[in-house]
Amino acid sequence: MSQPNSTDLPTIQKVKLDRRGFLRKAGVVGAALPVAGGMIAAACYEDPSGARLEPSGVPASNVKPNPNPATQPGPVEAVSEEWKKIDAEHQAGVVNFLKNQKEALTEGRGNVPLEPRIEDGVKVWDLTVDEVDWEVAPGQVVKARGYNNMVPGPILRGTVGDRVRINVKNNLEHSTSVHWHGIYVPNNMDGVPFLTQEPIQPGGSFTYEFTLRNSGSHMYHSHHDSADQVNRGLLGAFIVEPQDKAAYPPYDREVILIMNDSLLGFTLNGKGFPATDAIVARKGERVLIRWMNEGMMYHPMHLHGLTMEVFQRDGYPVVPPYVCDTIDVPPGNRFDCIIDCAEAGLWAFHCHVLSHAENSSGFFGLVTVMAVEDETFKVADLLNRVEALDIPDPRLRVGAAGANAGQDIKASAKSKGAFAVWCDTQA
Ligand SMILES: [Cu+2]
Repeated sequence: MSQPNSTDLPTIQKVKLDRRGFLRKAGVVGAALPVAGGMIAAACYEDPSGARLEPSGVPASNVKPNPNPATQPGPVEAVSEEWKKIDAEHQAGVVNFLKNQKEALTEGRGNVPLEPRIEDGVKVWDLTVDEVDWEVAPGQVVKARGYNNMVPGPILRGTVGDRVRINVKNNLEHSTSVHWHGIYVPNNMDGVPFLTQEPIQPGGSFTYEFTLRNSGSHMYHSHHDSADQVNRGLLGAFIVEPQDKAAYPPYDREVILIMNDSLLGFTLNGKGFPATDAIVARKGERVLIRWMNEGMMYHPMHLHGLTMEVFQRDGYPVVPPYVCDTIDVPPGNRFDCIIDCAEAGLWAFHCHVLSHAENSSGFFGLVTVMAVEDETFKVADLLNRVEALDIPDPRLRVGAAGANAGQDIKASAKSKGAFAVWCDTQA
Protein backbone atom coordinates (compact mmCIF):
# COMPACT_ATOMS: atom_id res chain seq x y z
CA MET A 1 0.00 0.00 0.00
CA SER A 2 1.33 3.39 -0.86
CA GLN A 3 1.72 5.94 1.86
CA PRO A 4 -0.98 8.58 1.57
CA ASN A 5 0.13 12.15 1.74
CA SER A 6 -1.41 15.51 2.16
CA THR A 7 -1.26 16.28 -1.54
CA ASP A 8 -3.85 13.68 -2.39
CA LEU A 9 -6.81 15.93 -1.74
CA PRO A 10 -6.26 19.05 -3.82
CA THR A 11 -7.93 17.43 -6.79
CA ILE A 12 -11.09 18.13 -4.86
CA GLN A 13 -10.24 21.79 -4.60
CA LYS A 14 -8.98 22.26 -8.13
CA VAL A 15 -12.15 21.32 -9.91
CA LYS A 16 -14.71 24.04 -9.39
CA LEU A 17 -18.13 23.68 -10.79
CA ASP A 18 -19.54 26.37 -12.98
CA ARG A 19 -22.99 27.08 -11.66
CA ARG A 20 -24.29 28.45 -14.89
CA GLY A 21 -23.02 25.33 -16.55
CA PHE A 22 -25.16 23.34 -14.20
CA LEU A 23 -28.25 25.36 -14.83
CA ARG A 24 -27.76 25.02 -18.57
CA LYS A 25 -27.75 21.31 -18.01
CA ALA A 26 -30.89 21.45 -15.94
CA GLY A 27 -32.68 19.09 -18.27
CA VAL A 28 -30.01 16.46 -17.88
CA VAL A 29 -29.40 17.00 -14.19
CA GLY A 30 -33.11 17.10 -13.55
CA ALA A 31 -33.28 13.41 -14.35
CA ALA A 32 -31.24 12.85 -11.20
CA LEU A 33 -33.42 14.98 -8.99
CA PRO A 34 -35.50 12.17 -7.57
CA VAL A 35 -32.40 10.35 -6.39
CA ALA A 36 -32.08 11.87 -2.94
CA GLY A 37 -35.66 11.07 -2.12
CA GLY A 38 -35.48 7.94 -4.19
CA MET A 39 -33.07 6.36 -1.75
CA ILE A 40 -35.96 5.62 0.54
CA ALA A 41 -38.31 4.64 -2.21
CA ALA A 42 -35.73 2.34 -3.74
CA ALA A 43 -35.03 0.81 -0.35
CA CYS A 44 -38.66 -0.21 0.00
CA TYR A 45 -38.24 -2.46 -2.99
CA GLU A 46 -35.11 -4.19 -1.77
CA ASP A 47 -35.35 -7.83 -0.92
CA PRO A 48 -33.17 -9.35 1.81
CA SER A 49 -30.61 -10.54 -0.68
CA GLY A 50 -30.00 -6.97 -1.69
CA ALA A 51 -31.31 -7.56 -5.20
CA ARG A 52 -33.48 -4.89 -6.65
CA LEU A 53 -36.92 -5.74 -7.87
CA GLU A 54 -38.49 -4.48 -11.04
CA PRO A 55 -39.71 -1.99 -11.98
CA SER A 56 -37.79 0.05 -9.42
CA GLY A 57 -34.65 -1.91 -10.14
CA VAL A 58 -33.24 0.94 -12.14
CA PRO A 59 -32.01 3.81 -9.95
CA ALA A 60 -33.88 6.98 -10.77
CA SER A 61 -30.63 8.57 -11.85
CA ASN A 62 -30.16 5.90 -14.47
CA VAL A 63 -33.53 6.47 -16.04
CA LYS A 64 -32.92 8.27 -19.30
CA PRO A 65 -35.50 10.58 -20.80
CA ASN A 66 -37.29 9.11 -23.77
CA PRO A 67 -34.95 10.09 -26.59
CA ASN A 68 -36.42 12.45 -29.15
CA PRO A 69 -34.15 12.57 -32.19
CA ALA A 70 -35.50 15.98 -33.14
CA THR A 71 -34.31 17.69 -29.95
CA GLN A 72 -31.58 15.54 -28.44
CA PRO A 73 -27.94 16.45 -28.95
CA GLY A 74 -25.75 14.05 -30.88
CA PRO A 75 -24.50 10.92 -29.16
CA VAL A 76 -20.93 12.13 -28.59
CA GLU A 77 -22.00 15.33 -26.86
CA ALA A 78 -24.62 13.52 -24.77
CA VAL A 79 -22.05 11.04 -23.49
CA SER A 80 -19.75 13.93 -22.56
CA GLU A 81 -22.46 15.66 -20.53
CA GLU A 82 -23.27 12.46 -18.72
CA TRP A 83 -19.80 11.75 -17.37
CA LYS A 84 -19.35 15.32 -16.20
CA LYS A 85 -22.61 15.21 -14.31
CA ILE A 86 -21.76 11.88 -12.69
CA ASP A 87 -18.30 13.03 -11.66
CA ALA A 88 -19.59 16.32 -10.29
CA GLU A 89 -22.22 14.64 -8.17
CA HIS A 90 -19.75 12.09 -6.81
CA GLN A 91 -17.33 14.88 -5.97
CA ALA A 92 -19.98 16.97 -4.25
CA GLY A 93 -20.91 14.00 -2.07
CA VAL A 94 -17.34 13.52 -0.89
CA VAL A 95 -16.91 17.25 -0.26
CA ASN A 96 -20.12 17.32 1.75
CA PHE A 97 -18.94 14.33 3.77
CA LEU A 98 -15.70 16.14 4.60
CA LYS A 99 -17.64 19.28 5.52
CA ASN A 100 -19.83 17.14 7.77
CA GLN A 101 -16.71 16.20 9.75
CA LYS A 102 -16.22 19.86 10.62
CA GLU A 103 -19.78 20.73 11.51
CA ALA A 104 -22.72 18.38 11.12
CA LEU A 105 -24.71 19.03 7.94
CA THR A 106 -27.87 17.62 9.50
CA GLU A 107 -29.94 18.38 12.57
CA GLY A 108 -30.08 15.79 15.30
CA ARG A 109 -27.64 13.26 16.63
CA GLY A 110 -28.52 9.88 18.10
CA ASN A 111 -26.56 7.08 19.74
CA VAL A 112 -25.19 9.36 22.45
CA PRO A 113 -24.46 8.17 26.00
CA LEU A 114 -27.18 8.59 28.63
CA GLU A 115 -25.85 8.49 32.17
CA PRO A 116 -28.15 6.74 34.64
CA ARG A 117 -29.15 8.20 37.96
CA ILE A 118 -28.69 5.96 40.99
CA GLU A 119 -31.72 5.24 43.19
CA ASP A 120 -31.04 2.92 46.14
CA GLY A 121 -28.18 1.33 44.26
CA VAL A 122 -30.22 0.81 41.08
CA LYS A 123 -29.14 2.39 37.78
CA VAL A 124 -32.22 4.17 36.45
CA TRP A 125 -32.88 5.48 32.95
CA ASP A 126 -35.99 7.27 31.67
CA LEU A 127 -36.90 6.65 28.05
CA THR A 128 -39.64 8.38 26.11
CA VAL A 129 -40.99 6.97 22.87
CA ASP A 130 -41.54 9.81 20.44
CA GLU A 131 -42.61 10.74 16.95
CA VAL A 132 -39.71 12.70 15.51
CA ASP A 133 -38.88 14.47 12.26
CA TRP A 134 -35.40 13.13 11.60
CA GLU A 135 -32.90 14.53 9.12
CA VAL A 136 -31.25 11.42 7.70
CA ALA A 137 -29.13 13.26 5.13
CA PRO A 138 -28.92 16.98 4.27
CA GLY A 139 -32.42 18.20 3.52
CA GLN A 140 -33.90 14.72 3.75
CA VAL A 141 -36.27 14.85 6.71
CA VAL A 142 -38.34 11.75 7.40
CA LYS A 143 -41.13 10.76 9.77
CA ALA A 144 -39.21 8.69 12.27
CA ARG A 145 -39.75 7.36 15.77
CA GLY A 146 -37.09 7.62 18.42
CA TYR A 147 -36.29 7.04 22.06
CA ASN A 148 -35.74 10.42 23.75
CA ASN A 149 -36.32 12.09 20.37
CA MET A 150 -33.23 10.62 18.73
CA VAL A 151 -32.29 7.89 16.25
CA PRO A 152 -30.75 5.62 17.40
CA GLY A 153 -31.86 6.03 21.01
CA PRO A 154 -29.34 6.89 23.72
CA ILE A 155 -26.57 4.44 24.63
CA LEU A 156 -27.31 2.62 27.89
CA ARG A 157 -24.28 1.12 29.59
CA GLY A 158 -23.88 -1.05 32.64
CA THR A 159 -21.71 -3.80 34.12
CA VAL A 160 -22.57 -7.40 34.88
CA GLY A 161 -24.08 -7.43 38.36
CA ASP A 162 -25.77 -4.02 38.03
CA ARG A 163 -29.42 -3.76 38.94
CA VAL A 164 -31.06 -1.60 36.25
CA ARG A 165 -34.47 0.01 35.90
CA ILE A 166 -35.78 1.60 32.70
CA ASN A 167 -38.93 3.72 32.88
CA VAL A 168 -40.56 3.85 29.44
CA LYS A 169 -43.19 6.49 28.62
CA ASN A 170 -45.07 6.05 25.34
CA ASN A 171 -45.78 9.35 23.57
CA LEU A 172 -46.87 7.68 20.32
CA GLU A 173 -50.41 7.39 19.07
CA HIS A 174 -49.77 3.65 18.82
CA SER A 175 -48.89 1.01 21.37
CA THR A 176 -45.31 -0.11 21.80
CA SER A 177 -43.00 -2.22 24.00
CA VAL A 178 -39.26 -2.57 24.55
CA HIS A 179 -37.30 -5.79 24.09
CA TRP A 180 -33.78 -6.09 25.56
CA HIS A 181 -32.11 -7.83 22.66
CA GLY A 182 -29.41 -10.26 23.81
CA ILE A 183 -29.71 -9.44 27.50
CA TYR A 184 -30.71 -12.16 29.97
CA VAL A 185 -33.90 -10.95 31.64
CA PRO A 186 -36.72 -12.52 33.67
CA ASN A 187 -39.44 -13.64 31.27
CA ASN A 188 -41.88 -10.92 32.31
CA MET A 189 -39.31 -8.25 31.38
CA ASP A 190 -38.78 -9.54 27.83
CA GLY A 191 -41.04 -6.97 26.21
CA VAL A 192 -43.20 -9.02 23.85
CA PRO A 193 -46.83 -7.77 23.79
CA PHE A 194 -49.51 -10.33 24.61
CA LEU A 195 -46.80 -12.94 25.27
CA THR A 196 -45.03 -11.50 28.32
CA GLN A 197 -46.78 -8.15 28.92
CA GLU A 198 -49.61 -5.94 27.79
CA PRO A 199 -48.57 -3.41 25.14
CA ILE A 200 -47.64 0.02 26.43
CA GLN A 201 -50.64 1.93 25.12
CA PRO A 202 -50.57 5.56 23.88
CA GLY A 203 -49.82 7.80 26.86
CA GLY A 204 -48.97 4.77 29.01
CA SER A 205 -45.80 3.77 30.81
CA PHE A 206 -44.02 0.57 31.77
CA THR A 207 -41.06 -0.03 34.04
CA TYR A 208 -38.54 -2.71 33.19
CA GLU A 209 -36.19 -3.87 35.94
CA PHE A 210 -33.61 -6.65 35.99
CA THR A 211 -30.05 -7.51 36.97
CA LEU A 212 -27.43 -7.57 34.22
CA ARG A 213 -26.05 -11.10 33.97
CA ASN A 214 -24.34 -11.39 30.56
CA SER A 215 -21.88 -8.99 29.01
CA GLY A 216 -21.80 -7.97 25.38
CA SER A 217 -22.82 -5.44 22.73
CA HIS A 218 -26.55 -5.73 23.16
CA MET A 219 -29.47 -3.69 21.89
CA TYR A 220 -32.93 -2.52 22.86
CA HIS A 221 -35.78 -2.00 20.44
CA SER A 222 -39.52 -1.99 19.99
CA HIS A 223 -41.11 -5.42 19.79
CA HIS A 224 -44.52 -4.13 18.66
CA ASP A 225 -45.34 -3.58 14.98
CA SER A 226 -41.59 -3.89 14.81
CA ALA A 227 -41.09 -3.99 11.05
CA ASP A 228 -42.38 -0.42 11.17
CA GLN A 229 -41.30 0.80 14.62
CA VAL A 230 -37.74 -0.55 14.60
CA ASN A 231 -37.15 0.43 11.01
CA ARG A 232 -38.47 3.87 11.82
CA GLY A 233 -35.90 4.29 14.58
CA LEU A 234 -37.04 2.69 17.85
CA LEU A 235 -33.70 1.05 18.58
CA GLY A 236 -30.55 1.66 20.57
CA ALA A 237 -27.38 0.14 22.02
CA PHE A 238 -27.22 -1.42 25.48
CA ILE A 239 -23.60 -2.18 26.34
CA VAL A 240 -22.98 -4.56 29.20
CA GLU A 241 -19.36 -4.56 30.35
CA PRO A 242 -17.82 -7.66 31.90
CA GLN A 243 -16.78 -7.38 35.54
CA ASP A 244 -13.30 -8.54 34.57
CA LYS A 245 -12.19 -6.04 31.93
CA ALA A 246 -9.04 -8.10 31.38
CA ALA A 247 -11.26 -10.66 29.68
CA TYR A 248 -11.70 -8.15 26.88
CA PRO A 249 -8.99 -7.30 24.31
CA PRO A 250 -7.27 -3.95 24.86
CA TYR A 251 -8.35 -1.05 22.63
CA ASP A 252 -7.74 2.69 22.35
CA ARG A 253 -11.12 3.88 21.05
CA GLU A 254 -14.63 2.53 20.89
CA VAL A 255 -17.17 3.12 18.13
CA ILE A 256 -20.73 1.78 18.10
CA LEU A 257 -22.12 1.43 14.57
CA ILE A 258 -25.81 0.59 14.29
CA MET A 259 -27.10 -0.20 10.82
CA ASN A 260 -30.67 0.17 9.67
CA ASP A 261 -32.38 0.02 6.30
CA SER A 262 -35.76 0.32 4.62
CA LEU A 263 -38.00 3.03 6.07
CA LEU A 264 -35.32 5.65 6.82
CA GLY A 265 -33.06 4.56 3.98
CA PHE A 266 -29.70 2.96 4.61
CA THR A 267 -28.26 4.42 7.80
CA LEU A 268 -25.29 4.19 10.15
CA ASN A 269 -26.30 5.55 13.54
CA GLY A 270 -29.39 7.15 12.03
CA LYS A 271 -27.58 9.00 9.22
CA GLY A 272 -26.88 8.26 5.59
CA PHE A 273 -23.78 9.44 3.72
CA PRO A 274 -22.72 12.29 3.54
CA ALA A 275 -24.13 12.87 7.04
CA THR A 276 -22.35 9.84 8.53
CA ASP A 277 -19.55 10.36 11.03
CA ALA A 278 -16.00 9.52 10.04
CA ILE A 279 -14.03 7.30 12.41
CA VAL A 280 -10.79 8.94 13.46
CA ALA A 281 -7.72 7.27 14.97
CA ARG A 282 -3.95 7.51 15.09
CA LYS A 283 -1.70 5.08 13.27
CA GLY A 284 -0.91 2.13 15.51
CA GLU A 285 -4.10 2.41 17.54
CA ARG A 286 -6.65 -0.33 18.00
CA VAL A 287 -10.27 0.74 17.45
CA LEU A 288 -13.09 -1.36 18.87
CA ILE A 289 -16.10 -1.43 16.59
CA ARG A 290 -19.36 -2.74 18.02
CA TRP A 291 -21.44 -3.59 14.96
CA MET A 292 -25.20 -3.89 15.36
CA ASN A 293 -27.69 -4.58 12.60
CA GLU A 294 -31.21 -3.38 13.46
CA GLY A 295 -32.32 -3.55 9.83
CA MET A 296 -33.92 -6.28 7.75
CA MET A 297 -31.08 -6.91 5.28
CA TYR A 298 -27.57 -8.29 5.28
CA HIS A 299 -24.81 -5.70 5.14
CA PRO A 300 -21.28 -6.89 4.35
CA MET A 301 -19.28 -3.90 5.54
CA HIS A 302 -15.99 -3.61 3.68
CA LEU A 303 -13.01 -1.69 5.04
CA HIS A 304 -10.34 -0.50 2.61
CA GLY A 305 -6.67 -0.70 3.55
CA LEU A 306 -7.07 -2.08 7.09
CA THR A 307 -8.34 -5.24 8.72
CA MET A 308 -10.84 -6.18 11.41
CA GLU A 309 -10.26 -8.93 13.97
CA VAL A 310 -13.63 -10.32 14.98
CA PHE A 311 -13.64 -11.69 18.53
CA GLN A 312 -17.26 -11.61 19.71
CA ARG A 313 -20.64 -12.33 18.21
CA ASP A 314 -23.79 -11.45 20.14
CA GLY A 315 -21.64 -11.10 23.26
CA TYR A 316 -20.16 -14.60 22.98
CA PRO A 317 -16.48 -15.29 22.19
CA VAL A 318 -15.51 -16.12 18.64
CA VAL A 319 -12.82 -18.79 19.07
CA PRO A 320 -10.39 -18.35 17.55
CA PRO A 321 -10.90 -14.75 16.47
CA TYR A 322 -10.73 -14.26 12.71
CA VAL A 323 -9.35 -11.45 10.59
CA CYS A 324 -11.30 -10.01 7.68
CA ASP A 325 -11.76 -6.87 5.63
CA THR A 326 -15.47 -7.48 4.97
CA ILE A 327 -17.75 -8.31 7.88
CA ASP A 328 -21.21 -9.58 7.10
CA VAL A 329 -23.61 -8.46 9.81
CA PRO A 330 -26.99 -10.20 9.52
CA PRO A 331 -30.15 -8.66 11.00
CA GLY A 332 -30.22 -8.82 14.80
CA ASN A 333 -26.54 -9.75 15.04
CA ARG A 334 -23.82 -7.88 16.87
CA PHE A 335 -20.12 -8.30 16.18
CA ASP A 336 -17.25 -6.88 18.22
CA CYS A 337 -14.03 -6.40 16.29
CA ILE A 338 -10.73 -4.57 16.57
CA ILE A 339 -9.44 -2.50 13.68
CA ASP A 340 -5.66 -2.45 13.57
CA CYS A 341 -4.85 1.05 12.28
CA ALA A 342 -1.69 0.02 10.47
CA GLU A 343 -1.77 2.55 7.60
CA ALA A 344 -2.50 6.27 7.63
CA GLY A 345 -4.95 7.86 5.22
CA LEU A 346 -8.63 8.12 4.38
CA TRP A 347 -9.96 4.59 4.06
CA ALA A 348 -13.42 4.05 2.61
CA PHE A 349 -15.68 1.86 4.75
CA HIS A 350 -18.92 0.83 3.08
CA CYS A 351 -21.56 -1.82 2.57
CA HIS A 352 -20.57 -4.08 -0.28
CA VAL A 353 -24.12 -4.68 -1.39
CA LEU A 354 -23.29 -1.78 -3.64
CA SER A 355 -26.87 -0.67 -4.12
CA HIS A 356 -26.81 0.20 -0.39
CA ALA A 357 -23.88 2.55 -0.87
CA GLU A 358 -23.52 4.11 -4.30
CA ASN A 359 -25.39 5.04 -7.43
CA SER A 360 -24.67 7.29 -10.38
CA SER A 361 -25.10 10.32 -8.11
CA GLY A 362 -22.33 9.09 -5.84
CA PHE A 363 -22.16 7.56 -2.40
CA PHE A 364 -25.20 7.45 -0.16
CA GLY A 365 -26.40 5.35 2.76
CA LEU A 366 -24.03 2.86 4.35
CA VAL A 367 -20.75 4.65 3.72
CA THR A 368 -18.21 6.22 6.04
CA VAL A 369 -14.44 6.70 6.15
CA MET A 370 -11.70 5.72 8.58
CA ALA A 371 -9.30 8.64 8.95
CA VAL A 372 -5.99 7.38 10.32
CA GLU A 373 -3.42 10.07 11.03
CA ASP A 374 0.33 9.91 11.42
CA GLU A 375 3.15 12.49 11.31
CA THR A 376 2.60 13.15 7.61
CA PHE A 377 -1.18 12.94 7.44
CA LYS A 378 -2.87 15.20 9.97
CA VAL A 379 -6.60 15.46 10.51
CA ALA A 380 -6.05 19.10 11.53
CA ASP A 381 -4.64 19.85 8.05
CA LEU A 382 -7.60 18.12 6.50
CA LEU A 383 -9.97 20.17 8.64
CA ASN A 384 -8.29 23.40 7.56
CA ARG A 385 -8.64 22.47 3.94
CA VAL A 386 -12.31 21.64 4.39
CA GLU A 387 -12.79 25.39 4.98
CA ALA A 388 -11.81 26.00 1.38
CA LEU A 389 -14.04 23.34 -0.09
CA ASP A 390 -16.89 25.42 -1.40
CA ILE A 391 -18.21 23.07 -4.03
CA PRO A 392 -22.00 23.05 -3.85
CA ASP A 393 -24.10 19.99 -4.21
CA PRO A 394 -25.61 20.00 -7.71
CA ARG A 395 -28.43 17.83 -6.46
CA LEU A 396 -29.66 20.76 -4.36
CA ARG A 397 -29.11 23.27 -7.14
CA VAL A 398 -31.31 21.23 -9.41
CA GLY A 399 -34.40 22.58 -7.66
CA ALA A 400 -34.03 25.83 -9.55
CA ALA A 401 -37.68 26.75 -9.15
CA GLY A 402 -37.81 25.89 -5.45
CA ALA A 403 -37.26 28.05 -2.42
CA ASN A 404 -33.82 26.60 -1.85
CA ALA A 405 -32.63 27.08 -5.40
CA GLY A 406 -28.95 27.72 -5.62
CA GLN A 407 -28.34 27.46 -1.90
CA ASP A 408 -25.46 25.45 -0.65
CA ILE A 409 -25.82 23.07 2.25
CA LYS A 410 -25.18 24.99 5.43
CA ALA A 411 -24.90 23.86 9.00
CA SER A 412 -27.38 25.43 11.40
CA ALA A 413 -27.26 24.84 15.14
CA LYS A 414 -25.70 21.49 14.55
CA SER A 415 -23.08 19.51 16.34
CA LYS A 416 -19.35 19.38 15.75
CA GLY A 417 -18.16 16.83 13.27
CA ALA A 418 -15.71 14.00 13.88
CA PHE A 419 -12.62 15.86 12.61
CA ALA A 420 -13.41 18.92 14.72
CA VAL A 421 -13.96 16.81 17.82
CA TRP A 422 -10.68 15.01 17.15
CA CYS A 423 -8.76 18.27 16.83
CA ASP A 424 -10.33 19.58 20.06
CA THR A 425 -9.17 16.54 21.97
CA GLN A 426 -5.66 16.74 20.48
CA ALA A 427 -5.19 20.40 21.44
CU1 LIG B 1 -25.92 -3.19 2.89
